[in-house]
Amino acid sequence: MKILVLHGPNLNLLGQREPEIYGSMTLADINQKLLNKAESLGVTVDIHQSNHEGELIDLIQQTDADGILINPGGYTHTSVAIRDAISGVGLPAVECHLSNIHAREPFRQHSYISPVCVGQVSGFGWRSYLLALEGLVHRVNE
Ligand code: CA2
Repeated sequence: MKILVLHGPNLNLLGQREPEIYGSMTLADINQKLLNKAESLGVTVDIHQSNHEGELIDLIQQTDADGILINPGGYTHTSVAIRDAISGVGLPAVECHLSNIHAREPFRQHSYISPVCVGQVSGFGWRSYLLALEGLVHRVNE
């Protein structure tokens, strides 16, 4: 099984600013945790980060993976196009967030992405990614 992991805009800055909200781990640290977790689950992960909506959509359309784990970053709250791409490929997807978006500003509490996902994990810092990966792998195996 292969899982496409997508990190959206500005997540390349993790660990450098706002550690009180997003933690002190860098994106490279999180990716290593994902690789370790994937190995323990017996799956592979294809990991990408992009600051560009169209690039994220191209990656979704072109993937040969069995499922998608996505932290859409700020596009969570704006992107009908990413939602349509996930819906269009018909793969099971899980949305994940470092922070609890439901406990933050009102504009972060709505997600365009969650209705086309099998689930959302939000608020557990870097562990959100591992929980999301585990849930997604179980869903794909069902
Ligand atoms: O909590 C999350 O994972 C978010 O997807 C992170 C996004 C935010 O727009 C979402 O509402 C929730 C922002 C990622 C930006 O990350 C930064 C990290 C360090 C410094 C600046 C930005």
